[in-house]
Amino acid sequence: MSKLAFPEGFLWGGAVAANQIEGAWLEDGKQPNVTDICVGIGDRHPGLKWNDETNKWEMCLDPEKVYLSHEAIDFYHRYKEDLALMAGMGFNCFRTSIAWGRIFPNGDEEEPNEKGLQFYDNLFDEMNRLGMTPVITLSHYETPLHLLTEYGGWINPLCIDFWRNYVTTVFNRYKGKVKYWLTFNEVNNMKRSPFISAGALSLNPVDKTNPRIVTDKERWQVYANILTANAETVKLAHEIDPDCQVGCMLTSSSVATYPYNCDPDNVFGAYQAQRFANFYFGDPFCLGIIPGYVKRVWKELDCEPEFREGALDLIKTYPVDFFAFSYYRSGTYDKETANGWDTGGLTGKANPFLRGTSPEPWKWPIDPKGLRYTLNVLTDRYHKPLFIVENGIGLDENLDENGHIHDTFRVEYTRDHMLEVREAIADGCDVMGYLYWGPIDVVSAGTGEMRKRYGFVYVDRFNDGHGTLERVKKDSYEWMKKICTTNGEALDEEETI
Ligand code: BGP
Repeated sequence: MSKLAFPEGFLWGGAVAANQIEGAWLEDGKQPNVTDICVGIGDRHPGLKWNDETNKWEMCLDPEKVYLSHEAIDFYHRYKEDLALMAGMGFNCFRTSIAWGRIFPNGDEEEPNEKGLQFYDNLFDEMNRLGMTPVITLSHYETPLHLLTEYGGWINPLCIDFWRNYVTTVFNRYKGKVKYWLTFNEVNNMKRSPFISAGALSLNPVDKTNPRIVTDKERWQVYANILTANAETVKLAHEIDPDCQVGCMLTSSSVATYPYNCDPDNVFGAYQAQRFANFYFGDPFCLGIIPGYVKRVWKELDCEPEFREGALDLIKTYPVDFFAFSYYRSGTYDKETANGWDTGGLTGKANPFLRGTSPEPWKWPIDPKGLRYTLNVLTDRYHKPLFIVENGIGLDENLDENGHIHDTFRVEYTRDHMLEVREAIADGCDVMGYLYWGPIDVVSAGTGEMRKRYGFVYVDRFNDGHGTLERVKKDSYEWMKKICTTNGEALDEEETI
């Protein structure tokens, strides 16, 4: 039997996002984006209020809240130190995003902000110098706020034009420096969180106290506009830099939605959940088609969106080069408790066959085999290279009396997932790489807190905003280094840390 192994050139590294690490939220010309006015995606009260005189939404931050992302971990000023720590683990790849608002502060300017462009020039140069291939997300919950308050964000097709200007600018500027581009981070979450995930805001709100609500019609218009923009991005990237590749980025924990039992209603329900949480974006991105089950919803809800002339052809002609995704956990579908396709069909019913969850208070189910399942399903469906650009575990951790963090739990979680990736490669999946989410502690996307720590490197900052920002290597740092520098061979060693 041949030995299981990772292919030569496999990409090992970590992933972060500008809004969760950079801080400097109003520095060098940057203006606020959607994340800047929320404490995480789950924040029920984004910092906006409706002005009856102007008939517009206005920014209005809550003085009671701590917006940790405004300073985050100060990567904007410390990126050299942080990148050196990442390269020290043997990473040959590093993923971050460009904050759109550093390049076009309001989103609708014609000319870019040179200071923002220069920052990412320096950043990408440093990454390449350290031997880490940049994987760059074009939009990771960072749509400029002005585009939402002025135009309704992605509900408005004009956003496609603003986006075109932005991506053309960065493709021309970073040509030769960035080989892998990702378009819209986890945009398939837009049903649950249209404000942050999709950059959408209703300018004719049904509820003037709640900027998170968009109508079905508006939601599906966002879908049409994003599909169009995605295809344009692939076209432009290939025209400007034929050596670069473009991937979509979808949260694919939802692919591993299992029927709670073999009741055919649950089996089909789980399949529908996979479709409406994942494939409804994956199919047009990878196959260039709008699925029939989506058109059925349009008919039933009377909310068919408008596509610009030629957009459907564009979508057909310009599928992505690879499928990038995040995977953290699996879910179950049970018709008795299902809460509808709007939330991906997850029921919240615990899977009794899993060995556990992440610790309180997050309690995400731990299911490494779900990652192998996901890789296989995506391969059979799309036959494209797959790129795991997020996987990891958030834990509440503090330095012990000797200033250490012994994070065996993280090592076990990561090792078990990597082993399943290796199995999937043996199954025939074409896997480009494995990027661990949050290799250095970052502000959480979901809850906007520092307490949920993913890093191999600890950052001294806390939920109330205090902290020295000092960086400390956790025990897992040396373990990860062994994995990356042996192309995964160290996974077979008994002693992990
Ligand atoms: C994904 C996002 C990341 C990220 C991660 C972990 O949804 O793309 O931005 O933070 O999940 O989620 P959380 O930070 O909520 O633990």
